[in-house]
Amino acid sequence: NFYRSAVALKNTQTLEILGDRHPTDEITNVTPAILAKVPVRLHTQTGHPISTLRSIIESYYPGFSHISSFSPLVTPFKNFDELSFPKDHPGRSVTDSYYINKNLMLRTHTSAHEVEVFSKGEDKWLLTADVYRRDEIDSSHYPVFHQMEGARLFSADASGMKEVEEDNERLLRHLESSNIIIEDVPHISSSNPVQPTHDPVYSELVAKNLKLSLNGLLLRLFGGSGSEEPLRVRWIEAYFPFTSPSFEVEIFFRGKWLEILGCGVILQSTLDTANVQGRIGWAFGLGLERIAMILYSIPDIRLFWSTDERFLSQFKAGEISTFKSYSKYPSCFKDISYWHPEGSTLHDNDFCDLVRDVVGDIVEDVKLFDSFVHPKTNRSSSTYRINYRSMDRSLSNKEVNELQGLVEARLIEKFRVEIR
Ligand code: FA5
Ligand code: MG
Repeated sequence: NFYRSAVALKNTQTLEILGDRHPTDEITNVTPAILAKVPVRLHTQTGHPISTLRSIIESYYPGFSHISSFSPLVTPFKNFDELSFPKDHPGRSVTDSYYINKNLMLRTHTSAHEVEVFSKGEDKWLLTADVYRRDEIDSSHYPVFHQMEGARLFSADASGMKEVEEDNERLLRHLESSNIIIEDVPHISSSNPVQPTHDPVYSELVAKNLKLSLNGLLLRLFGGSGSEEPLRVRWIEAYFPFTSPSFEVEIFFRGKWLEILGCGVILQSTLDTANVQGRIGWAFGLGLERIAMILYSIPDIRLFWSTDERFLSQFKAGEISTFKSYSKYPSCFKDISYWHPEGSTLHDNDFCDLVRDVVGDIVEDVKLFDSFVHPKTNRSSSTYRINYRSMDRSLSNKEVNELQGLVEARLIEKFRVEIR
């Protein structure tokens, strides 16, 4: 029974994932709810919005290889070290990432495969995959989502730069005549520097190519909506351990700026590790759900996992259509307050993961409502408000109370908290 599946996978000796058995250890923190998503691979399901979005992006980049076959199980070395993440980077911690054991984790981003792909000699490629992160619970965050990594390398010499300049001319002409407003930042600045081994002129040209090609992609994706409103794109300086200069892109949607991708000029040491010489290039990582939510007007990220015909039947392969929400069922709020165990504090992500594991997709969001430290005993207390709402049926109060009871029981069993 799903609700009763053991969350304490730590106590299991081995886990079977995609047909192989893996030992667990004291840092194991994957849950059954997460492992159940691993074989699904939405980006390969013809007709699913994630898969259609993937093919539209692939068609915008002719001549690029398409990759989607790599296992989501990677070593922390591959996910982090190979990409120059510092040893103390927060992403490495068990509160942020899912570990099978010390030496094996679920990839947190598609960049984890950069070195592997460049090593094969690929210099124009797109890689689509499911990625996993421990995170908060709300309508735009889900612990499993999909990214598309894109990269392009040029010869780091006059002939390579001529190729970049010609491509930049072509892209500029295309963008000039379009209904798009772009807020830009400098390609290079003191806070977003050129790499010491790069010729600044080359780095600028490559960064410009990256921006122009992504602006063109966004125009292809969002420009044809037939509305009079121009598309608003905002470029922001960013930081990633494996690119410099680095950028993030936001687009304006329903009154809000939404971050949809990160990108930059590839760190030369990444290419060195892949044994690639005499090349310079860019890479980006797109959040496919975020883009699809805007394109299809899908209001809640959980819907991508729905197997309800009222969801799936609305989409056709290769076509962007506007999702019509079937009626919203009522939500049911339940609060839960507890004292943290003495001497330790439960992380928000531990709480959210536990809720997701016990109740599945019936949780719409979780908010930390209140927290305080008792002045005399020094113990800390947290109150969370859980919003229960199914996307395809009405929940009875009895059912929600039972679920809430299971959450409490699991909290006590797993973290030794004291319910208030
Ligand atoms: C990265 O993951 C980098 N690997 C991107 C990159 C690639 C940079 C290549 C440079 C070169 P970031 O953590 O910002 O960056 O995630 C990229 C995108 O994934 C975000 O912009 C967002 O659109 C999406 N995303 C991130 N977290 C979530 C989440 N919990 N749910 C849904 N989408 C998410
Ligand atoms: Mg980001």
